[in-house]
Amino acid sequence: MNQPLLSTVNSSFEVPRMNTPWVESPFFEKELRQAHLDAQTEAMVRQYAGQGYLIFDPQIPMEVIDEARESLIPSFERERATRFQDVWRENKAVRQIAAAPRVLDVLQMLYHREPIPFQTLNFNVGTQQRTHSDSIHFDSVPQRFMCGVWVALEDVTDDNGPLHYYPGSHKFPVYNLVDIGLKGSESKSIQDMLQRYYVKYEDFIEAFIAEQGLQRQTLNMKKGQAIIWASNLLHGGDKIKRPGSTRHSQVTHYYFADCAYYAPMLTDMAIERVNIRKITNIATGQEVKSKYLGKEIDHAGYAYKIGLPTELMRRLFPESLRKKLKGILHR
Ligand SMILES: O=C(O)CCC(=O)C(=O)O
Repeated sequence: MNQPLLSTVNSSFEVPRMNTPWVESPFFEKELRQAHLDAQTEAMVRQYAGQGYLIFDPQIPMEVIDEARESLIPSFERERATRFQDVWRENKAVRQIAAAPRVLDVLQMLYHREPIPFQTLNFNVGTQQRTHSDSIHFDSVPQRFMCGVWVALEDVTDDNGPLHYYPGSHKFPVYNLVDIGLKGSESKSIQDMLQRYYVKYEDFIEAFIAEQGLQRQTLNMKKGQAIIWASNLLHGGDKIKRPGSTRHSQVTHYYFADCAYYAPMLTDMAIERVNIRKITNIATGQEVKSKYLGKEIDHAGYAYKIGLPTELMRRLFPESLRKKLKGILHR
């Protein structure tokens, strides 16, 4: 006879081993009681579990914060850019922020898994980005093993485009394109996807927030402070009220060990189009392969049905060639 998942005989049941972040587990309260944390750590974990974010001191030396900001200013000016992705590859200070020991320790505590910094974004001004959840950009199987850590590289006030977020919103379901009737895997390009789909997603989130009556909070921060947000926490960037003001910041995105990592906006599970992401652990410089229940996923096995936009796939690989390739890859 199958064992019941959970005994209901008394309240001292063993917590089932969930393959889900501890802080998002339905058994969180029980696990927390059994964890016997010191009062300060317990308060941090409880805050993150309940509200979906945690503001903390990442203990990054001020020289590193200043170096990250100052070293990027000439490039921002030269390229008239406001956003750099993945400059951790050439910029040591950006890499040090992404792999800061205190940040990794706090994430390990919140997720009970090794954190994997895999993407950095650096901004010199407020993004004014509409409210979204990062789960639409990066998700994992099992779900929710992803978070963002945003570090202020200068003081942030109401004037220079602070972050905003909706406390507790991470507890809602993870909404994907399919939930609003869109098929991500058919995008011809990133631009195509952003224009046709992303705006609809943002409109949906705006309507969702109004319908649910969610309360928005704006975050003023001191240089060097950080916030962690859970993958499904709704957040974005406020309007810049002081024209010309800078707002240097770095956001690092983290996955956690032993998951499959994929891009939901380019994925349609039901028709086997899954855009598995190749990720590099910024802390080690090593590639991290996706895993499903402990076994590595063979990226090559997905190449014929994911990654390239469908139209381009069709032109590059006619049906007959695709079948042949499929046969070879599956051997
Ligand atoms: O920095 C900001 O203003 C917003 C950043 C953001 O929303 C993100 O990186 O997901």
